[in-house]
Amino acid sequence: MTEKKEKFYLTTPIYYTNGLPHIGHTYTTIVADVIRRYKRMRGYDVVMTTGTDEHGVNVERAAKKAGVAESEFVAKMADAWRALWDELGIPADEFVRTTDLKHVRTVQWLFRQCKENGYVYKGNYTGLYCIYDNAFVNEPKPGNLCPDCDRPLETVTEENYFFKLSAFQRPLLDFYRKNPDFIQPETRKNEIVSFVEGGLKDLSITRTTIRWGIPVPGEEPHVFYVWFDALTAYLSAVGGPEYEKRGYWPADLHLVGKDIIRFHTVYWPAFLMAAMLPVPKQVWAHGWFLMDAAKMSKSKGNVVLPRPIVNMLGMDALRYFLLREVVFGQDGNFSYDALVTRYNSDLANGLGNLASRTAALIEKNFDGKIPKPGARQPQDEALAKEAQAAIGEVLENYDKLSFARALETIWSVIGAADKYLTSEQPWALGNSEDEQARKGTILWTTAELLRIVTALAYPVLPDSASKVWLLLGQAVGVGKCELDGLRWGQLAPGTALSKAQTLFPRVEKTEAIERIEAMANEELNPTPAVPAPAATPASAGGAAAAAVPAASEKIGIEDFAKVEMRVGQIKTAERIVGADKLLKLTVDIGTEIRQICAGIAQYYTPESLIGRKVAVVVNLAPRKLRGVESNGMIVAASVGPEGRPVLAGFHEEVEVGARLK
Ligand code: ME8
Repeated sequence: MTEKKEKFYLTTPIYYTNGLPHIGHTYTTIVADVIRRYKRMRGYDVVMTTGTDEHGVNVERAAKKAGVAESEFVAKMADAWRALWDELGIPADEFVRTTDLKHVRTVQWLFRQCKENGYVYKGNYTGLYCIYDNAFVNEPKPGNLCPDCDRPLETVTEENYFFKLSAFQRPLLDFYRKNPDFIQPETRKNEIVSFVEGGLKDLSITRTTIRWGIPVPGEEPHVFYVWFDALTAYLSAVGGPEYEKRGYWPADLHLVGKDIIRFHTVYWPAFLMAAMLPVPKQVWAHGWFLMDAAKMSKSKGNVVLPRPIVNMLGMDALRYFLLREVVFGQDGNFSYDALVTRYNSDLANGLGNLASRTAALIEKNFDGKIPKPGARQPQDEALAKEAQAAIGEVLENYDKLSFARALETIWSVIGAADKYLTSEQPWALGNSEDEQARKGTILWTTAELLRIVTALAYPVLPDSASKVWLLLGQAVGVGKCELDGLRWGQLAPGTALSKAQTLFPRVEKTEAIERIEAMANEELNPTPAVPAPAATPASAGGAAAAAVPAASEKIGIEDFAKVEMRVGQIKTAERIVGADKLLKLTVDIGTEIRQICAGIAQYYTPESLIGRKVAVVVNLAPRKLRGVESNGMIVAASVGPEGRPVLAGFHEEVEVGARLK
C-alpha cells in the first residue's frame, strides 16, 4: 500500500534573462535544493520551481544590442540558466519561462479574475520609472535617481490598467496577523507591516510603452507589467488555472532575496486575494552576498561565478561555504580566502579526514567489515548521546532554515569523534581478545557516528554524503534515508565497506585562489580562439592536434616559419585538481624548462610520459588553462571522432632543443 505523501511546493525567484547567473542567484537556488532534499528525507512529495523572467524593456534592449529577435535572445539565455543549474546538480523540478504558453495563459486568466472581481480599472499614469528595476519609483533620490540602483529615472506617462492595491491594506494586515509566519525573517516582517500601514497606492499593471510583454487580451498594445507577469510564474509552473488538479498550490515557500520581498509579500498576496485564490504560506527573504561590501554587479566588475569554484573545489564545497558562513537571512561577505580556509579545515580535515581514518582502521583491523560493538564504556556512551541529540537539533534547525546552526551542530559531532579517536587510540591496541573487542567497540562507534552525520549532512553535501554512505556499505541511497527513522544504533556489524575515495583533496590556498580567479577571468573575458596555423592549443577539450587548413587556405613558407617548434623532453607530469582533462607538464626545451598544460589526461597517465621526447610549439603566447599557466604547446595528432590525442614523437635519437622545420 502506498501512503499518500504530503506535498511541499517551493520556489526561487525566476531570474532575469538580461544577465547570467552569479553566486547570488546560485545561493538562492542552492538553498532551494537543500530544502528540497531535506523535505524529501522527511517524507514530503516536493516540487521546486525556478525559471526565467524574460519580458520587459531590458530584454528588448539587450536583444537589440545583440542584433537578434527577443524570442531568440531569451531562448538562448533560458538555456544557459537551465544548463548551469543542471550542471551544478540543482535542476528545477519545474523550470518555468515567462514566454511559455502555459504561463501566458495563466497571466491572462489571473487578470480576468481580478477584473471580474472589480479590482482592475483603466487610468492614466505619469511617474518616474526605473527602467533597470522595471518599477515606478515613489521616492526618488536627489537628482531623480533610482533609490535602489542609483541610475537616472525616466518620466513616463501612459494609459495603464491599474490594480486596486489600496483596497487590500486591511485584508493584508489581517492576513499578516493571522499568519504570523508568512513573512520571514521577523525583521523583514516589521518592515513590510509598517509599509502597508503607511497606506497602499493603486498599482499600474500594464504598459503601452513596452512591446516585449504578454498582451492583455483584446487590449493591445497593452502588455502586462513585469511583476504581474513574473509573480504569476509560480502558479503557472504547477498547473495555472488548473492548479487544483496537481495539488501543489498554494506554495509552501517562496525563497527570495531581500531586494524583492515587497513584491512577494504585498503585491502577490493582493493579486491572489483579488482573484480569490489561495495565498502562499511563507515568503523567506535572505540577505545578499556582498563582494568587498558592495552588491555584486557586472558593471562594478565584482561578480563571483560559481563554475570556477566548483571546478576547483567541488559543488559541495560551495554549498557548504554559502550555508555555513552566513546566517540565513543576513547579508554576508564573500571571500575566496574564507572559502578555501573552510574547505581545508571543515571538509578536508573534518569530514573527509574522519571518513578516511575510520575506513582505514576498519580495513586494517577488521578486514573491511563493520565490527561488532562490545561492552560500552562511559566515553562511548557520551559520544552516542551527543550524536543522538544532534539528530533532533539538526532537524529542528533545518526546519527553521537555520542552516549555519544545523551545520555547526553536525561539525561539532565530527569534532567530538576526532577527539574520541585521538584519546581512545584504537591503533595502539594489540590483538588480544579484549583489546580486539575494545577496538571493535571504538570503530563501530565511530562508524555509526559517521553514518549519522552523513545522513544529516546530505541535504547540504549531496555528493560527498553519497560517497561516505556508499563507503559505509549502505545499500539504499542516502537521499532515500528517512530522517524521521534515523537513530543511534542502526549500523549493522558485518557490513562490508566499499573502497574509500578521497572526498576533499587538500588544496594550497594561494594557488587555489589564483586558479579560481584565473578561471573566472577566462569565463568573464573569454579569449577568442586564435586560429593557430599548424596546430590547435591543447585546450581542456582536446589535444594539440594538427589543424587541417582548407585547400584554399594555403600558407607561405614565411608563415610556417613563424611557428617555432622544438624537440622537448617531458620531465614531470601531474594531474590538476579541478581539470579532469588536463595534465601539467614540465618540459625541457633545450634552453629552459617550461610549464605546459596538455589536454591529454584521459589518454596518457602522468607516469607514462616522463622522459618522453615530444614536439613543442615554443613561441605561443602563454595562457592560462583552467587557471594554470601554460607556456607552449605539445603537438599531437587528433584521431577518430572523439579526437583522441596521439603525441607526435621521433623514431630516431634527437637532441633536446632541436628545431623542427
Ligand atoms: O529580481 N546575494 O530577478 P534577478 C544573494 N526577475 N542573492 C542574490 C544576489 C546577491 N548578491 N543577487 C541576486 C528578479 N540574488 C526578478 C524576480 S520573481 C517573480 C521575479 C538572488 O535576476 C536573490 O534571490 O534580479 C534575488 O532575489 C534574485 O537573485 C534576483 O534575481
